Amino acid sequence: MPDVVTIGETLLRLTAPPGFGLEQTEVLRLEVAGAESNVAIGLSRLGISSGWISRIVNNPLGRRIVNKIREHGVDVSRVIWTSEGRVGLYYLELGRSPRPYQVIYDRAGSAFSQIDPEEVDWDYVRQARLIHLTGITPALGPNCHRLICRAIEEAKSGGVKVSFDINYRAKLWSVDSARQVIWPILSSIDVLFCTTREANQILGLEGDPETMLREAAHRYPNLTIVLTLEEGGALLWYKGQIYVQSGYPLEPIDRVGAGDALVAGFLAGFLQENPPQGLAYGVAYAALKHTFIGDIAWCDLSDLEQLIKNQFTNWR
Ligand code: KDG
Repeated sequence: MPDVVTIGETLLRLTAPPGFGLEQTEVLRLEVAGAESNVAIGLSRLGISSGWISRIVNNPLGRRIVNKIREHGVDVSRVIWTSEGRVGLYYLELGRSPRPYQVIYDRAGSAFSQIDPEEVDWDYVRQARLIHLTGITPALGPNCHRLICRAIEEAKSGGVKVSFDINYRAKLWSVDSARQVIWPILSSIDVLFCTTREANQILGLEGDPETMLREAAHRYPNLTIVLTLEEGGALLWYKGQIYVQSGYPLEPIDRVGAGDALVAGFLAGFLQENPPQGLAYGVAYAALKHTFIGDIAWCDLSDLEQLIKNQFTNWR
């Protein structure tokens, strides 16, 4: 049984080549992309066993998604296969300053959005050490909202830790709807990931990052909190102490998935009872992700350790 189980939707990502707009490009790269499967893949690549649960159409597109996730060693045995619905897509234009990233979703009516929580193998979930969920899932409709609530309930009943990344997506729901759903969740989770922007928009926190973190910790005293900074580093609140990890100088080519890499790196340290080490792993993994096209950072633990020790070999 895997140490970590993630539950969520994974899409096919259609990416215009770097430097091309979606209106302009004649080719699109086909990638597999989903916040929760990215975390499962990241963990597996770092040596932590992981499983991913989703509901997916049994057609060539669905099988492509599941096969790609399996390729990284993730257990996909609890995926729910169906003949109904469709595979969700999104189109991505990679930004380059001053041109922003652009996402166009085409995911309405996906098989995952129709999931019935009864279909999930909860025995499997209850045997994990931790489950990881994100705020994308409840944004996908009432079934997915019920799924998240049930997942937290099952985890609690099995003594499984719950980690939650706010992952606010303005194209999926309003700030008000997100607040209504996310606020009640915060009192029953163990680890929270949010960006400074989400801390402000969704949690209503203000001030510099340290002030925000202290206020969040005051509101939710039992939480371990990772607050990520726009410029790359992150702050950790763990058992009454603040830890800070600054970011690395970047030459980014694709930042999508960097937050998920940070989560995977952090959880790898957290599960070894060393959250400050997890913070260092997470920030390093997120930095390396920026250098790969696609949602995945094709790295392992030794790459992270080399970056942390500043020993990355320069081949030129
Ligand atoms: O974190 C990256 C993912 O958010 C992205 O690739 C797609 O999961 C996704 C979503 O639902 O937006």
